[in-house]
Amino acid sequence: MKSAILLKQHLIANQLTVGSWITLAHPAIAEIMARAGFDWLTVDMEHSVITIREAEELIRVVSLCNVPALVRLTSNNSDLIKRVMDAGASGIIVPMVNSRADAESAVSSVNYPPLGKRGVGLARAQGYGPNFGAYREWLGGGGAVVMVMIEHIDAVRNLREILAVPGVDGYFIGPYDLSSSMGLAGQLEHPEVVAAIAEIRSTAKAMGKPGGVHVIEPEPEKLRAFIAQGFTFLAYSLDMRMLDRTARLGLDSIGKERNK
Ligand code: 3PY
Ligand code: MG
Repeated sequence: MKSAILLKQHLIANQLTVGSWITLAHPAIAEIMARAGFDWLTVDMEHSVITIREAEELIRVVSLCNVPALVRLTSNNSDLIKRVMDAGASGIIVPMVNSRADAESAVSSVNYPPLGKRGVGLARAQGYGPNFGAYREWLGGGGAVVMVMIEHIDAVRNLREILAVPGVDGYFIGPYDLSSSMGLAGQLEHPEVVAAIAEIRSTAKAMGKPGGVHVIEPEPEKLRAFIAQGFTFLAYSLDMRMLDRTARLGLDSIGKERNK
């Protein structure tokens, strides 16, 4: 909970944090990533085959390494939000939040009444029982992180009202889906996609809301470029892209030498 409080403070102060993404459900991956020094890690249930049981294992490893564990959900689904929060997630990253109602639903699913509609039970998050009081206080004090994904052009149009929803801590841009919603799937450098990302940043900045982008490829210069643009919540790549890029780097560096 301590590391989660720190992340929340960074968000409120709009201070830079750099996290990453876990899509492969082996505890060693979570441990390697957590020990690498990221400020937070996200267990991705949207584009992976991670089950709820595996998500809890990954959350456990990451949080035992004192790194806040967030979960990117399969969708804005109250039942899943309840289960990952009960598994001990420090917060959620909610895909495809395109309207104020989407944002309100996510916030309400994280919080207990009267702030929200989340059912109350005892699980890992509540120390399997004895930490219930502390957890209720942490949650009631707005401790959980709720980041809404801005990854559709409709969300860009509705950004002001989405970010104005109480309990939304900030935004996170999904460049693949955003470009796809503009008929430009995967063209992340297309001027219209770049302009949409800049528009999100300036609208959010005017509202004092922190946020960032998923830097999908493990390219440090891209990470630095987004930092220079003023984004403060950045995800640096994901486990599978790091593995793939590093594996190919060595082989590509020797070209066809092996087959001579
Ligand atoms: C996207 O690019 O759409 C994403 O969701 C990245 O996390
Ligand atoms: Mg996406």
